[in-house]
Amino acid sequence: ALERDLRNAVKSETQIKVEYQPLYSAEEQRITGVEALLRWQHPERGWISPEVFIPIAEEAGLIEALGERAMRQACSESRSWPVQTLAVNVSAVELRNPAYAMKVAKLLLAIGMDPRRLELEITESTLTDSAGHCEHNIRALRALGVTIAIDDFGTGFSSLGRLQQLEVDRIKIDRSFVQGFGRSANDEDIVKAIVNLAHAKGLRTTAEGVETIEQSDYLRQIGCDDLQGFLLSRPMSPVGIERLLRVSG
Ligand code: G
Ligand code: G
Ligand code: MN
Ligand code: NA
Repeated sequence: ALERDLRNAVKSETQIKVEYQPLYSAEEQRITGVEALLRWQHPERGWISPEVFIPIAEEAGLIEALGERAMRQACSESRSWPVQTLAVNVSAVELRNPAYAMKVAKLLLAIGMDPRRLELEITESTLTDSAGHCEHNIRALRALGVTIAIDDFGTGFSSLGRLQQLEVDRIKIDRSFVQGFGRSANDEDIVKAIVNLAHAKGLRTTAEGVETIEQSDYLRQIGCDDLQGFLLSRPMSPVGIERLLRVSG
């Protein structure tokens, strides 16, 4: 039933929206980018999390339509915002389509958006699954100037050593590590090691799920580049983010 409702929601103009969560430079606390996050307001059940509906969309063959819609809406809505990057989450299913990079290129051209402004977030498991055309798409997208971030880094199966081989631009450190600070001494060391390894490879780092000043202080101290989390800002509507960018820009 949820699948049928999702099918209708993808066609509807009002049920699916995009919210934006800003990323801040750790050094200056300046907004460097925003991450687009899908939201589904179900007519009877209310708000449904993407953690629920993205897997349904993937299984029901709806993810390409949903992903394209999210990207189109986010790229157009954020066009005039004074940020360096717009980050969009991409499903492994989308990346397996051999035409994915071409689809993105066409969309950027149609909207008139500089590809260097777009960052695609892909999960670590997408990269470790060597199936299909993921690698080809990533190479083609990077050749256009689109940057690639590994989302939720540390939760997948790749070792730190694998960081050396990945052809990406940014590592987003999973929030479970940040939230372990002060509770398990290991997590501070793990995050420090990830930041150092990433920097040695010329990759930027973002810490996710920053909720306390202590976490933010430690992350700045070890040289993590960008911070994202409820301490700094929750995901917001386009109107909310425009207001925030006006007061902080
Ligand atoms: O915003 P929230 O914490 O509810 O997001 C839950 C999960 O849904 C996150 O892992 C996020 O990456 C994913 N997600 C949000 N928007 C999109 C999207 O447009 N496409 C894909 N594939 N995943 C998304
Ligand atoms: O998997 P991905 O990183 O794309 O998930 C992003 C989601 O993480 C967003 O939907 C957002 O709601 C959630 N998120 C962002 N900041 C925080 C935070 O500080 N704490 C927690 N618990 N969740 C967060
Ligand atoms: Mn993400
Ligand atoms: Na993440």
